[in-house]
Amino acid sequence: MEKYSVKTLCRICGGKDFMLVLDLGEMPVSNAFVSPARLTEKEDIFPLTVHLCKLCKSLQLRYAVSSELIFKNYHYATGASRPLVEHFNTLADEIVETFVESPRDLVIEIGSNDGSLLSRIKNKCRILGIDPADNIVQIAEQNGVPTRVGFFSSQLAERVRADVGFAQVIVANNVMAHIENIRDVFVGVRNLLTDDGTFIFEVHWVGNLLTDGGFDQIYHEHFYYHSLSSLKILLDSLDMEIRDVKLVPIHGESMRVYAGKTRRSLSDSSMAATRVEDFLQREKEMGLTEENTYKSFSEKVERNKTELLALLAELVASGKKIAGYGAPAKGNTLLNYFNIGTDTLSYITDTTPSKQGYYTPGSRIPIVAPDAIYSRMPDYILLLSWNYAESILEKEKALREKGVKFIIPVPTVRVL
Ligand code: DWN
Ligand code: ZN
Repeated sequence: MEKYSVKTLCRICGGKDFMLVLDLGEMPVSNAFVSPARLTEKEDIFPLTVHLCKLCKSLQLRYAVSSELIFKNYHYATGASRPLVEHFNTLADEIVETFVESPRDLVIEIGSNDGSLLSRIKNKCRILGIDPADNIVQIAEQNGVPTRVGFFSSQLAERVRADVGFAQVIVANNVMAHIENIRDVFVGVRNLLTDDGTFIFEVHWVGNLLTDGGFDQIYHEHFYYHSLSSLKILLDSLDMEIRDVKLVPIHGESMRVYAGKTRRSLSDSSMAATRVEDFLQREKEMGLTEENTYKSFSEKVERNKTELLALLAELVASGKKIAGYGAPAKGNTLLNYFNIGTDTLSYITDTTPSKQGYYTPGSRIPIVAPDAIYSRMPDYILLLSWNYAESILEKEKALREKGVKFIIPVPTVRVL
C-alpha cells in the first residue's frame, strides 16, 4: 500500500498552480497514538505542508497520507467530549424537525463514528451510519446504530442505494475536509439523495483558522481547510447548490453547509439564500479569496511558537509542574511542531478510554485518565483541547480556585 502521495492537481478545481502557505515539517499521523508495546518502534512520519490553489483559493495539503493508515484503527470517539455530543444532539433534533417528513424517511450519516448523532433519532426515522473505523463502529452498533464499515465513495453509494433506497437527508460532520477525493464523495452523495433531499455537512472554517482558531487544526487527516467560496466552485461543477450556511461554535468555528441537487426553480429569494450570499461576501471582505491573506499566516504561527516556548521554558526553569489537558489530534500538531515533550509535560489527561495508557505520537507523552490531575496537582495546565475551553474551565473551577493556572496555547498565549 502506498503510504502517501504528492498532489499536483487541485482536487476542487483541477488547477495546478499552488502557493506554499505553511510548512510544518514531518510528523506522525495525529491520531496514531502509540501503545506501550510499540514504544520502541519507529513511527511513520510524513511531510505536513499546506498550499493555496491559485485558481479556486482552496487551502489544502500537498501530501495525502493514505486513508487506510489514518482511519483504520482510529482513536477518536465523539462521545468522549460532552460539548460535542450536545452539539450533535441539537443538529439531530433540527434534522428531524426540519427535514424528515415521515418515519420511513432515511437519514444516512457519513463518518458516523460511535453513532452519537444517529442514536438520538433512531426512533424517529430510518437511520444508517457509514464509517471506516471498525473499532469505533462496534460502539455504534452497541448504541443501536446500524453501520456499514467502509470509506464512502460513489461506488459505496450505489450499493447503499440498492440496499436501502434514496436518503432524504445525508449528514457528514468533520468528514468533507478528510477525504482527498472529495469530488467522488459529492457525486456519491448526489446519487444517494432524493431529488429534494438535503446534504448537511460541517467542516472547520478556514476563516477561523486564519483568525481566532489555531494552526494546530492542520494535520494529515484534514486534507482541506474549506471556504464556502471554493466549495461553491466544486458544487456548481457537480450540479449541486448551497441552500443555506451557518457558523457553529465547534472546533473553533465550523461552517455548517446545507446543500442539495440544483433545483430549476426561479432564483431563491429566501432568508437562507441571503445568508449564503452574505457569507460569500464576508469571505471576500476577509480576503479569503486573495493570496496575500495567506502569506502572513506562517509568520503568525512562528510568533505563537516563540511566545509559548518562552513561557514553558520559564515555568520549567522555575520548577513548576505542567500537565497537558486533553489529547486531541490537534494537540499532536502543536506538540510536534513546537517540539514539546516529557521534559515539559510529564503527562496528559484525556477522557477517551482508548487513549488512556497510550502515548502521544512523536512527542511520546503518556496519556492518563483525568483524575491524575487531582492527585498530582500540577501548577499549570496546558489546555491542548482549547476548543472546549469554556466548558472545561467551568468544569475545573475548583482546580482554578486552588491556584492552578490554565494556559490557552493558540492563536496567542493566554494564562487564565
Ligand atoms: O476532524 C476532526 C476533529 C473535528 O475532531 C477529527 N480529525 C478528530 C477530532 O479532532 P480532535 O481530536 O482535535 O477533536 P477534539 O474533539 O477537540 O478532541 C478533544 C479531546 O479532548 C478528546 O480526546 C477528548 C478530550 N477531552 C477531555 O479530555 N476532557 C475533551 C473534553 C471536552 C474534556 O473535558
Ligand atoms: Zn483549485
